[in-house]
Amino acid sequence: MSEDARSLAQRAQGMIDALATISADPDKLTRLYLTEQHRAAAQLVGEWMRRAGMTVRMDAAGTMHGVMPAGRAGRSGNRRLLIGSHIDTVVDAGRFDGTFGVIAGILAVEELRRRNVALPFEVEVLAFGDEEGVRFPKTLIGSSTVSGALGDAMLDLTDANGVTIRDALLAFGGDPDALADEAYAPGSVIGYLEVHIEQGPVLEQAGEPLGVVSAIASQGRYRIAIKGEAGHAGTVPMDVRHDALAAAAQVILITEEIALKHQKASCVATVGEIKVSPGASNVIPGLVEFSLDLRAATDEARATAAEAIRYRIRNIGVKRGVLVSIETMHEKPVATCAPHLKKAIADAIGKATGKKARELMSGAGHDGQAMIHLTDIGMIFVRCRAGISHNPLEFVETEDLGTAVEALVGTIESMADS
Ligand code: HGY
Ligand code: MN
Ligand code: MN
Ligand code: MN
Repeated sequence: MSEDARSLAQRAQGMIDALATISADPDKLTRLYLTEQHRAAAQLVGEWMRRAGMTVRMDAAGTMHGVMPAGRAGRSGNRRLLIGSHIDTVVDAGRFDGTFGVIAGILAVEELRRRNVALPFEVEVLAFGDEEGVRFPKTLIGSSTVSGALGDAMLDLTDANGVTIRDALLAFGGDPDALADEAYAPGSVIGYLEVHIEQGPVLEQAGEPLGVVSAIASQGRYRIAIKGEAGHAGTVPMDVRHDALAAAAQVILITEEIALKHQKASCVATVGEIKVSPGASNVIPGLVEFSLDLRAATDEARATAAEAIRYRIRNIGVKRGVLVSIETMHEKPVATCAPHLKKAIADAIGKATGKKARELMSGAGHDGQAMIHLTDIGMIFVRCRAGISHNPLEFVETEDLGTAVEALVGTIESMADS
């Protein structure tokens, strides 16, 4: 590994560790959108961007932007290359998911300056405040704002404490009425690159530090509510109950059964959140609300699995005499990475690692799913230990961090020549 890559690796590790100290909880890493922790992390990222010589601003959605101006005239005029990822986390998160993509962008700008590379386009690094969609039942808010894909009627969505996105934005210093103005014009951007940990085992099993992403899986998030009849746990005979939680348990097992059936299309189904009411040990649950995260390698496979689940849920509702509703909270089709960006990334990975770059699909969602509404997207994956992510055991070798930044720098330089 070159001295440059080693120093990049150490710097990246230090920045990852510094961000990891900013959490709502002293014992685990949790940093949600529009919280004090989001603000502190955005400010720290803003300082790094300034240190890299970028002009810095926070937009109406709470995204931190750092801009390095073009170094020379060129065909791209005053268009810009966007590089980004997210600085929010899931609950009890790992420290690399999202943050490394922002840090890699900042270090790549520093490295390009250090090497006096004059680019014919601006480079803008974006630190999105909401990719995970943990606090509110909406995801990709930052990248959807920049790409003009936000849609409406999301400002009244509320978090677990009943705070709306609108009020949270105002309290944070954002501007809910200015979100639409933040959208970039499609012609003003030459592409979006994101460096992200793989969050899967493929690269590690192949013994490769980096990979080029082919596409981001088709993804849907649903909210299922089952309304039964609360009753006395001691007096209502089993055969006349309308137990909402027993019905929910059957539904959850059916989502697992259907996803297994569509496993060949990499179909996965996850129920990560559930709320039982009234929530007492001696009361038959009357209402259960839970999340369903459903993904597949193709839109068709996800739609088929979703239809099969809906059909089976309706039957359970009739059989058990409970009311079932399914609300679609978020759906994103497969986001395909642009061939010319895949090639630039693959060439840069080849130079940085001396190996032919492996192409792989992303089962995890990323900001590129929103940015594809604006421009071509490309992603560099970095291997992570046993593919573990959304878990404090998430781990990336420091050396791989430096190699990933090297590959990002190489990708940007090759885009300057194209
Ligand atoms: O859910 C995802 O795949 C991403 O981590 N938000
Ligand atoms: Mn992520
Ligand atoms: Mn994540
Ligand atoms: Mn992402």
